[in-house]
Amino acid sequence: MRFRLFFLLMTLMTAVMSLNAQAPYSLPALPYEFKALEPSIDSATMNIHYSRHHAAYINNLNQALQGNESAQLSLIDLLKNISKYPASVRNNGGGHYNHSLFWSILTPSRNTQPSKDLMEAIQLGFGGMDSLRAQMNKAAMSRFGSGWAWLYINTSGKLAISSTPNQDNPLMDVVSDQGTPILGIDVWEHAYYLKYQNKRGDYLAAIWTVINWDEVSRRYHEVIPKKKGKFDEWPEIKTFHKSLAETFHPSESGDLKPVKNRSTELVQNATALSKSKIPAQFDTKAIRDAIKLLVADSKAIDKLVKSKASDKKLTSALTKLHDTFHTIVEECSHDGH
Ligand code: MN3
Repeated sequence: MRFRLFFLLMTLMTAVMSLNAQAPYSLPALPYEFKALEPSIDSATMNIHYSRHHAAYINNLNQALQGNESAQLSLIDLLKNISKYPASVRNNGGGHYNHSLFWSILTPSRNTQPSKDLMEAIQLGFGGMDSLRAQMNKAAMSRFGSGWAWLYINTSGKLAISSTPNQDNPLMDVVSDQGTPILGIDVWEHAYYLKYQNKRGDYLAAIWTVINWDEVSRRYHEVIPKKKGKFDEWPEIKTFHKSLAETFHPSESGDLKPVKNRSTELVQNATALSKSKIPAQFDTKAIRDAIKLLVADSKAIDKLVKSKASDKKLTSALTKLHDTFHTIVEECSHDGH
């Protein structure tokens, strides 16, 4: 019995290993249904584009790499050295990478936004989101025949827009505008013809409603690290701010339940803040005094809650605490820099 199990395992492992050796690349799962991007991209187009076109690039890439040592390379490393490979690897390796990126930067949720840093870079590089869209669409419209429009991070770490023919992309050492793509728009006819026929412009207008800015931002920050916030070295002030925001803001519209439930937490977090190591650039007498007041204000609120004081008294005490907190934040902004 044990022997049989061992034999079965070995057979399975051999099968899996040979499968791997033959086919290093496989179709990534689509993170949504074919119809999820309608009406911007129709279900039939998504189905054929993903199940047939993308799958074909992968099959052809695996075939082109068969018996080739470089099949061990990551797809990105392969593309960065694509000048050493035949056209079949360039076309199908590019096709696999580009489509994997394309599915990931689309989403049915209509409310994703670029991260703060990415939005700043878009503002700086293009003058804003409208202008970014216009320049990307222009690159996509002026691509003759099949290809892609790219938003990418160039070798100087700046955002840039380009367009490449066929399945080329900015990672490849054969293109003139090199860098790391973070958003790519497929302008092959197979990406839009069923619904839009020859109207590439209509497809481009529609695609911006289904861009996944969370994913584009994630890709941006893989290259450009997030800028540090002012209080990143002072976690206790962030913790206090969170409990204050979640109790004070509801109170502004008359909801005192959060502060009544969490007054003990406010005292604990204010106390923790008073015992925390104040980052050197903020360590002034004014700030130390304000933190002491913050503890006193928090204790006063907790006392009011426990003695079931009137909502009016509680609201005014909470407003005072909020003011004290903002004194600290303002002091931190006028720290002489
Ligand atoms: Mn395509």
